[in-house]
Amino acid sequence: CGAGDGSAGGSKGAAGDKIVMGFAQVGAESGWRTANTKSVRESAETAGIELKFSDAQQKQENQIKAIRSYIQQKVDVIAFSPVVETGWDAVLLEAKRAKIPVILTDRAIDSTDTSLYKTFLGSDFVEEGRKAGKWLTETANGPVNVAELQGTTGAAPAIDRQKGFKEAIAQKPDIKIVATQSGDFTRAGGKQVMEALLRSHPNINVVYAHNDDMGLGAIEAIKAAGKKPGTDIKIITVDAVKAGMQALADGEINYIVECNPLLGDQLMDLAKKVVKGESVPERVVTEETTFTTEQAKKVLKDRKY
Ligand code: GYE
Repeated sequence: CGAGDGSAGGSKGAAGDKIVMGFAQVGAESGWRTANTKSVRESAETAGIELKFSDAQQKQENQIKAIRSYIQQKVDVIAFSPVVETGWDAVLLEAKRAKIPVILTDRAIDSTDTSLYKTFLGSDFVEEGRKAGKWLTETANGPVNVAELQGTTGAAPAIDRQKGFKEAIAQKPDIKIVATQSGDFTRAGGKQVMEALLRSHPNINVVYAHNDDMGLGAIEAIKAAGKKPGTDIKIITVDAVKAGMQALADGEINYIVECNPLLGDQLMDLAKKVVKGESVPERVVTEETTFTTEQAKKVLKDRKY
């Protein structure tokens, strides 16, 4: 550090000094998360940013500990994907007092104090839920009994994907959500929840899973119960990771709403800017699409994650 212009990290980058980023990841719960971690690691390398990485195993307390340790280590910037929406004000205030900028990536927090972070980079989860619900309203004929496999309780994508879906199906009294349960965004969770729901609600004919992994777990449970996934029970998921797209191409999933995990390059660009003290948009939304079986067949071989 040479210049000493007084602003936090002001001479970083310019003096050829490496920016140090502390990244507090949610965990390794899904194919999406694995792709996201890989993207962040690779982009940091390419951008010449030194990455300190921690995996919170889907526990908020672990993430808070990781953030505190990054503050202690005086990193230049902290990026994290909050496992749940609430309960961050105290630790983020500590970061703010230490003059370490924070970037939210992938998931948002629910706080009235927007000065606690510089920007939020990630998907519009409500819109994803709407797309899932819209497809169902357009394709359903006859009464629909939906089992909703929710993501991690209290997580932004779980809250918002439910919200958007409900909004989209609201005008269709024929479509009912008969059961909602969290499978914690994992394949094992999706399987377990689906096994129980098939017993308690034998009339389920649609599964709306908040991610591919839970949908893939549900497929196992549906097969074990002697039913045909994609036919007897239609399945809608979110993410569009390779395994999900394969199941869609095979007709075991019927529709996938894409959620892009490749956020690394945009994150590193934003990090460089906030470290330099440049202004950044407070919200950066990822662009994404949707896939039917026919579309999945076409793009499957080119999927990057
Ligand atoms: O959809 C799911 C992952 O926060 C968008 O988390 C992410 C979600 C993603 O576990 O697969």
